[in-house]
Amino acid sequence: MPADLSPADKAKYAAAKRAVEFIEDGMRVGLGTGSTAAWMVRLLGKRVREEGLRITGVPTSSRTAKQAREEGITVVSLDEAGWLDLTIDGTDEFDPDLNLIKGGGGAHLQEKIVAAASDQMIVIADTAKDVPQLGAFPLPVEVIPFGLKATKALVEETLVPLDVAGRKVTLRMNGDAPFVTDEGNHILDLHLGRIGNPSRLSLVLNQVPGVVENGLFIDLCSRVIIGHIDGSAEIRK
Ligand code: ABF
Repeated sequence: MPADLSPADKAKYAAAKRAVEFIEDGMRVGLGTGSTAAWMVRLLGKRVREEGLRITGVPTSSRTAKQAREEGITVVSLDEAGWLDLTIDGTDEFDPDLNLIKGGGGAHLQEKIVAAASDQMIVIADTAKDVPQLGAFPLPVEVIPFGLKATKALVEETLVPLDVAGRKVTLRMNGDAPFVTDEGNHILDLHLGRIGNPSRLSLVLNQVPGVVENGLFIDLCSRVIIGHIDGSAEIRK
């Protein structure tokens, strides 16, 4: 482990290092987005260069694709790979059922597609992501630009009868303009505080016209690797 890492980066590095040990020669691997996943891509690139590991990487965002290529990893599209053996990605929250809130980085649509097209998904995280119940982190919902105000109002209306602690919905901005995803869509952030029933919320949200996908990952994660600042890593299944 590099000596000059911050405590948070030491934990992320530890989780990423343990996760990369699951990657075997010949695998098709989904490569996640975010700072923890960036450590995984860096360590995977090291294995490719130093061990001659032969894998194909399917990035979950344009940012990850750029980093993977720079690390010397063979990058293909999900369509070229067809199906993946393993996806390794970060998260914003995980609960005791290994359900996740993802999308803080604005890439949850592609992340969810890649994770769903994988035999297994491993999440890498530090202890701050370990929560008893999802919702403290704002839930991202990707929406198309057409009729944005109407879609936002419909999402707000959908939340009224649901078991959540708060119901504030904001449009994610990038400076003075709405944030734009790799698909050219926008993101609503749902400040719910606590989500009583994540599965039900995910189903209900995706029924709203204009909603493309939400950042709840239900029954997709097969194990979480939690990194600690002492360099150790703990696996939750
Ligand atoms: C990504 O990882 C996003 O879904 C999520 O927001 C992010 C977490 O980033 P970090 O690892 O930097 O905390 O997959």
